Amino acid sequence: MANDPDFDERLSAPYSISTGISAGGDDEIDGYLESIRVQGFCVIERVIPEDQVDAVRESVHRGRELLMKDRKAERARRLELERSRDPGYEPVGDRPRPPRAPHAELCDIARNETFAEYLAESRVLRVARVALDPHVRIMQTEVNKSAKPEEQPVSKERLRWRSWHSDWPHDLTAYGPSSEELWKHCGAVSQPFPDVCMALSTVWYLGPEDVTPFSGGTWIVPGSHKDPRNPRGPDDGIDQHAPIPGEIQVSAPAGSVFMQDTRCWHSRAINQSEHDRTAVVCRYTPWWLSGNEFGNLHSGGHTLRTYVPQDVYARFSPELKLLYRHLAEGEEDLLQSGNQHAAARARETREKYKGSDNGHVVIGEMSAAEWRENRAAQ
Ligand SMILES: O=C(O)CCC(=O)C(=O)O
Ligand SMILES: [Fe+2]
Repeated sequence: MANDPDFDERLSAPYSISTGISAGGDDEIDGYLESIRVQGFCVIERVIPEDQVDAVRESVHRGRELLMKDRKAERARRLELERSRDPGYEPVGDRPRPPRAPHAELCDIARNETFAEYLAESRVLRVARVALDPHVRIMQTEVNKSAKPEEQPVSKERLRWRSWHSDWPHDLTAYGPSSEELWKHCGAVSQPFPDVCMALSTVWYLGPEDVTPFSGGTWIVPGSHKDPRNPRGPDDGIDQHAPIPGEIQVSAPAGSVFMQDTRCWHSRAINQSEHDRTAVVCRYTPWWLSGNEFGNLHSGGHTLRTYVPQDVYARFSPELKLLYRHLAEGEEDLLQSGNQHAAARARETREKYKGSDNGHVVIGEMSAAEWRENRAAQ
């Protein structure tokens, strides 16, 4: 790698050093939030401690094998269901179409409990809660996001390949609808996207190597979350597969998490190393985003909804339970328990301001930052 004249060693410098985000406490969290607001993304280093990464990666590989068997059995059950309605039924292409509950598919997390607990790691959760809403939940869990090593040698042409997109709910073409099969779309916010961070996509890099531009570090265009165009926009004149000025690649130690506003333009990268870059992708969303796990379709499975079985859910930590309660078998998600306290407080403080003529209220005078400071001082 060091002998490759095209490889810039500076790009593998640790994220926190190259960004100046200090480690520890509120300043670290503020650094990530500012990075998400301005650049559209941040990297939280070593969410999975160095000495745990190998065990977590191996558990994810085992979980994937179990899930492949689950998917096969689910498809057989789906066929059986169709044939109980129409004995002569023959599957065509992706048909039969995905079932509704109670014939939903198993959520990937159900086979990945060792990994699962890290989803509620305190830094990740704090960033998600401030950026989105105190009530966050995970709308999509994909444990199969590896970057396989390329056949060697990798041509210069191949290194210029990109696959630019933004993620659900800002993915304009997922998962391959056509005029014949319009239903194969998981739903997307219409362009131009409102200037709101509606969801955070996370890529969990599980090694074995640190992630660098050489070993499949995700491509990203900083600031693209604010651009009204989109690489998949039908009228935007952008080649999804060509480099874009300003693009950079993520570098991070194994066990780190790349978090991005789902509007951000990003792409998978060519992995020039000899090792498979194991990764998991999850989306954190606020309670108000459509709860149909992944719009209409779940990536890969084409299912309407997935579920977490009762016995698995019972083993989750309290924080993790809050992230998956909406998918848990036999559970009902109680929305906004945090804001219920705020609402009760609002009612109880009404008396405090009674009698004011409100003459001090000048609309537009207070910034959100001042409002936060004001609240903290109360
Ligand atoms: O694998 C990566 O680096 C990015 C994956 C990605 O963009 C996605 O799953 O939507
Ligand atoms: Fe993506």
